[in-house]
Amino acid sequence: MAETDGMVLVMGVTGSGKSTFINTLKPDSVPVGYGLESSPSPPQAVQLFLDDDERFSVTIVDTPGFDDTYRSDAEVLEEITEFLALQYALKIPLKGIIYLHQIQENKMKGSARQYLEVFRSLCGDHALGNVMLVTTRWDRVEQQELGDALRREQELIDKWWGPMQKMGSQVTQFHSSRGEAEAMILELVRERPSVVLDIQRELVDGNKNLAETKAGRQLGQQIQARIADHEQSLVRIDENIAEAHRRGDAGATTRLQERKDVVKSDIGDLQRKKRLNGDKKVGVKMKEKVETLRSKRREALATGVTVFAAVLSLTLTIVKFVALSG
Ligand SMILES: Nc1nc2c(ncn2[C@@H]2O[C@H](COP(=O)(O)OP(=O)(O)OP(=O)(O)O)[C@@H](O)[C@H]2O)c(=O)[nH]1
Ligand SMILES: [Mg+2]
Repeated sequence: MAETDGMVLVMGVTGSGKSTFINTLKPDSVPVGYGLESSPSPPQAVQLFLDDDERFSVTIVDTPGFDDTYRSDAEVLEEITEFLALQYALKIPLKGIIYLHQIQENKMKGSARQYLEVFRSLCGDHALGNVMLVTTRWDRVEQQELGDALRREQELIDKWWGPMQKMGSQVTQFHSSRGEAEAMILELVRERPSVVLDIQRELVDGNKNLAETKAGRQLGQQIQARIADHEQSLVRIDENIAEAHRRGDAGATTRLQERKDVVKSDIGDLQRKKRLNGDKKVGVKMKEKVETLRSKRREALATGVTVFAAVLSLTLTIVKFVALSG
């Protein structure tokens, strides 16, 4: 069976609609966030069987998103790379990545831009043919907002997705139907050879620390640039405090001092965000976890997918979906 199992990862910032997308494959299989906060539920996986004899399957995996309320971006990147390192170590073929972006968002927020850049470093250009760039929430777009949404889509393509599209990524819309989700998955399974991402080679074959990988360095640099901006602000605030002091303006001095405390605390937050667990080798850790699990369980674990779900404590939902015939 393992030979014919494949995997598709669903990625995107928090709120982009990852859980909703997976949910359409099996109604109510994944908790979906409702408020402004990220959903605290762990990511889950759905294994779709594609033939009557249950010989061919593809497992769709939900991943944690950047800009999460509960975890820093560095922690989220660590978690995503655990998924990728494990899938590669278990030799489950990676068929593709479905990358979601919600179209109702007015501007490409900093976090979404940052995530997209890290995402590209994580994949490597050679893997972009296995990437589907998907805008979500089209079903929520009212008729009178359609023009604006289409303009936002075009801007997204012109500014961000175009270069990836040129390298083979497919751009499409998701209107929240099960048929669309299945068609995207089938397209990846049938039409694409499986792929190994740059970060998988770095972590598993190269035994690198996450901080040493291209994506890890990219994230570190992005956060460092934001810290540098904040430090510039501190210098300006200090100049203004000195000036206010000279004028004997106690009110302004207090206000500026309060502002300085906020900026300092933001720098602290960013430094925490940047901290990648330096000495942890994700590839090595995942290989060890697989060994521990295998030695603990007396009964053999059926497939790579079952081991994948067990190591990451994912809830695996099995869905029978017959798509291959003849
Ligand atoms: N109608 C509609 N609502 C959507 C769609 N995608 C997301 N939503 C809504 O947007 C909110 C967030 O969606 P989720 O699917 O939880 O987003 P997520 O990417 O899993 O977010 P995290 O788990 O926090 O990373 C929920 O309230 C969804 O109902 C969509 O395609 N159509
Ligand atoms: Mg989710």
